[in-house]
Amino acid sequence: MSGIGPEAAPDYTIEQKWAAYTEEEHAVWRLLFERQERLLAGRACREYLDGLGALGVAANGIPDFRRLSEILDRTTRWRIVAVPGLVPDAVFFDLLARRRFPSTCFIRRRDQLDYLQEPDIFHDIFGHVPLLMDPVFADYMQAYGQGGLKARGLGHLERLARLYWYTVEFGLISTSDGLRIYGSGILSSGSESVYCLGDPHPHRLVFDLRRVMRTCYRIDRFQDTYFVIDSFDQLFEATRPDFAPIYREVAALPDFEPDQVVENDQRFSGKACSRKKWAAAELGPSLGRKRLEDVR
Ligand code: HBI
Ligand code: FE
Repeated sequence: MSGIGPEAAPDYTIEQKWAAYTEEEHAVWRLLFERQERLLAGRACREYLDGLGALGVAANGIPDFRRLSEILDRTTRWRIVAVPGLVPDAVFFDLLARRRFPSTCFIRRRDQLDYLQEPDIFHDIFGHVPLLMDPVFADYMQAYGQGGLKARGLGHLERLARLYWYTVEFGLISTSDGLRIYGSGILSSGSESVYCLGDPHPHRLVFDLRRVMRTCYRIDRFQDTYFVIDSFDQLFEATRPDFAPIYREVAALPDFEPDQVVENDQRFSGKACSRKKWAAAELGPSLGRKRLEDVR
């Protein structure tokens, strides 16, 4: 664990020190915000866009956690706490279980606009926090924290981490208007928010808890497979049962590679993207993150 300074409390929380952000840092936020706002109309799910609006997360600069926490607390009883970077799993889950969302404070540099290995404040706040305004998703995140502490005790953390990855970070949702994004890893990425809906390469499979728990993931490039839920209610219900017997069942079966699809898999067959604008040619053949961004 890097970057944990002496100022961190035992639960790893620090102060955001909002007044200390520089004009350049606010300018990077504005750049990222304006780009995503344009891309996410017609691509992000309604619940996310509503949350973003209600929180007043906007282009004018890096938001103050105190202001966001007040609105969140009133709406779904969540709060944001500042952390110095990735925190240990147990700390992370414990915060979620107490309806505290850990957000980093630093913002990426202008030359790293589209790709970072570690979360920054744009990913954490712009990507994650708006959905915490949705009552069902808010409960799902808390349940995830509680489940994380339990999974850790049972030695099945990896399987639960896959669930987080393929839902909270990279999930897609089917709506009457077509496929939409709710995963924060996508919402905070310019190029992946276009790729995940419109590119012919990735598989889009109907969400299945056991299938997700068996699927490895890559953190260093676009996803090969996305899982599609019907609603946050469905997600919450699917993850309500006791996972202990499911972990045992799944542990006895082989894992899936990120790009692997087998006969039993159910592909999502709905309309993938309602934006006519999309054309594979627009982005060229199988580009990496960096190059995709260059052409947007
Ligand atoms: N810490 N700040 C932060 N943000 C995360 O998303 C995070 C973390 N620590 C652990 C962790 N995620 C993961 O291991 C879990 O998603 C499984
Ligand atoms: Fe994240």
